[in-house]
Amino acid sequence: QPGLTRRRLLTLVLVHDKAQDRILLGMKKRGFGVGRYNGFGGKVEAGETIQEAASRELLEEACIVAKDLTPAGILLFSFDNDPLALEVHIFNVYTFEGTPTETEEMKPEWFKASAIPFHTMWADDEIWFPYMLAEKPFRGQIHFTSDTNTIKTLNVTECERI
Ligand code: 6OG
Repeated sequence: QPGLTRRRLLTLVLVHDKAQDRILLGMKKRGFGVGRYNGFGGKVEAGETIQEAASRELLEEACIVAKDLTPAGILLFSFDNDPLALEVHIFNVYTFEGTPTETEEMKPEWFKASAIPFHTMWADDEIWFPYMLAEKPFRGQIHFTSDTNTIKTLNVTECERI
């Protein structure tokens, strides 16, 4: 009964250092996705826009201030035996202030765009990172088994605009 599925809004920010062809990822130290590298993000709270949430989470988790925020894509994640789907709004940041600093949630680390550690990331990432890196807007739905390790169905495509 998909009509009864609830959705939670989440953000995910990828910070780029174009001059050195690097991307900032964080090793998640606690909570959902612990032990995996990911962008920075979290839940959109009541009273804030999705973009405000994206900037806030980046500051909270990596201690940097986004000077730009470009929508990259939207993904809807669902899981076996879970009525809650995650609608994740993904953004690119190309300019920021501050020095990426480890927090209780995340340990930031730069990776060359050609050496992204997909084997230590969510299984969906290698599907949509090429769109994100090429700045092609994308949308998709990804359904995982309940252990969150295996993708059962997946549909990610380039779209006209976010
Ligand atoms: P907190 O619940 O810790 O935020 N997230 C995912 N990221 C990827 N790449 N794949 C997934 O596949 C994800 N599910 C959630 C969204 C969780 C953070 O993790 C992201 C948020 O940035 C299922 O506040």
